[in-house]
Amino acid sequence: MHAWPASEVPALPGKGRDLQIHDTATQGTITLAPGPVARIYVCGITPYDATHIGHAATYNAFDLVQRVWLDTKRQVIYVQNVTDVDDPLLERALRDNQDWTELAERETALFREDMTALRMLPPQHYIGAVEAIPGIVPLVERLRDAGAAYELDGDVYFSVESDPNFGKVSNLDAEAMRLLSAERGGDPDRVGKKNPLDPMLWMAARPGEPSWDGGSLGRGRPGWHIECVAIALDHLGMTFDIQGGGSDLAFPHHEMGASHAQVLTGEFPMAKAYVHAGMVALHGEKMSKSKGNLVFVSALRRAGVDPAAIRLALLSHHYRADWEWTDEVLAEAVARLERWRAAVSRPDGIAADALVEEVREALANDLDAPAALAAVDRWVERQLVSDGDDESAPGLVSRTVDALLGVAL
Ligand code: 5CA
Ligand code: ZN
Repeated sequence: MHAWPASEVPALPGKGRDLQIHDTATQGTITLAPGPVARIYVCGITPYDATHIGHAATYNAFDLVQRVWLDTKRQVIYVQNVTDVDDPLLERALRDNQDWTELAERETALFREDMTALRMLPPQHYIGAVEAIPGIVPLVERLRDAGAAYELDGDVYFSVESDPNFGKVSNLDAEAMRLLSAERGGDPDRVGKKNPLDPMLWMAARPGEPSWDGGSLGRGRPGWHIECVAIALDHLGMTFDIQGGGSDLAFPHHEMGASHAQVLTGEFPMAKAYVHAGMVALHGEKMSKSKGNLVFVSALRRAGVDPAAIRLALLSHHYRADWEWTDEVLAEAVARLERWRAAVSRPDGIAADALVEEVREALANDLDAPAALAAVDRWVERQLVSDGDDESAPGLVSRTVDALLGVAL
C-alpha cells in the first residue's frame, strides 16, 4: 500500500537528545539507544470508519517519537499496518450493504488525508493485512509444525502455553486477561480450546466471507495478532525498538503478538519497549467506533478548523494520560495557535536557543508534550511584548515547533 506524503522536517542547530520512554512490559522508563537506525512498529487502523481524535492522539504520540529520533540524526524505519480484513470491517460492510474492499479503501484514503493534514510523518512501509497474507501463512504453518498451534474445526489457534514469556507485556492476572480477551476480539468461551486465552491464527473460510489460499491450512483468513507479527518481522526483524499503539492494544494484541514472534524465533523480547497511549474520551466514555461517540478529524477539517490547531489540542495532553475531548480543548488550541503565529510573525525578538533545548528536553523525557508547549508559551508571552532584536529568533522558533512538534506556524 502507499502511505502519504511526508512534510519536510527542518534541521535544528545543536544536538538532539536520546529518548527516554515508558515501557509497559517493564513498567518503567527506559532509554532507547538504538544506534544509527531506530525501528518502530505502530499498529494501524481498522478502516471501517473515519479517523477520530482518539486515533489521531495515538498517532501523534508515535510521530513525536520519530521526530525526537530524527533530531538525533538517526534514520528511522517506521512500519504501520492497515487491518483491511477483520470481523468489524466485514460486519460494518454487511450492515451498510456495501463492498468491504471499497469501504476499506475509502476509509484508508481518508486516513491518509487526515494524517497528511496533521503533518504526521508517514511510515516507510505501509502494509495491508490482505497483502501480508502470503507471508502470514508460512508463519502459522511453522507454529503448527512446532507444536505451538493446534486445529479446532478447521481454525488454527496459538497455544499461549508455548511461550514461557507469555504475560510479560501486559502484566495482568488470569482473570483480567480473560475479561479483556472476551472484550477485544478473543473467544475465551469457545469449547475445545486448550486455554481459553488462545488466540486464532487462521480462521477457516466462512460462507459469504472473503477467504484466501492458506496452503496446508486450507482456505481462510488470518487472525489479527499474527498479521502485525508477520509485517513487523518482515520489515524490522526481532528486537526492534518500539511497538506502539493505544493502551487498549496492550492486551491481548501486543501480548499475543509478542508471544507469536518469540515462539517463532526463539528470541526475546520482540520489542525493546511496548509503548501505549492513553484513551481519549467523549462525553465520559472512550471514543470508539463501536460506541459511535466520535469526533472525526475530517469533520473538524471540513468545518474549517486549522489542522495545526487540532494537532496543538492533541499535544496539550500527555500521551499516556486518558483525557476527554471537549469544545474548550479545541478553543484553547485555536487561541494558542493564534498567539504563537502572532509571536513568530514579528520581524525579530527574543533569543530562542534556550527554548530549542527546553523543547528537546521535554520530549526526550517520555514525550512530555505539555511541558514543551509550556516552554513555547513562555517564549511567546515574552516575545509578544518584547523589543528584542534577535532577527533569527522567530524563524528558529517556527522551525523548532515544526521539526519537533509537527506544527506549521
Ligand atoms: N487495526 C488495529 C491495530 S492492528 C486497531 O486497533 N485499529 S483501530 O482502528 O481500532 O485503532 C487504531 C489505533 O487507535 C490503535 O492504536 C488504538 O489503540 C487507537 N485508539 C482507538 N481508539 C482510541 C481512543 N479512543 N483513544 C486513543 N487511541 C485510540
Ligand atoms: Zn496491530
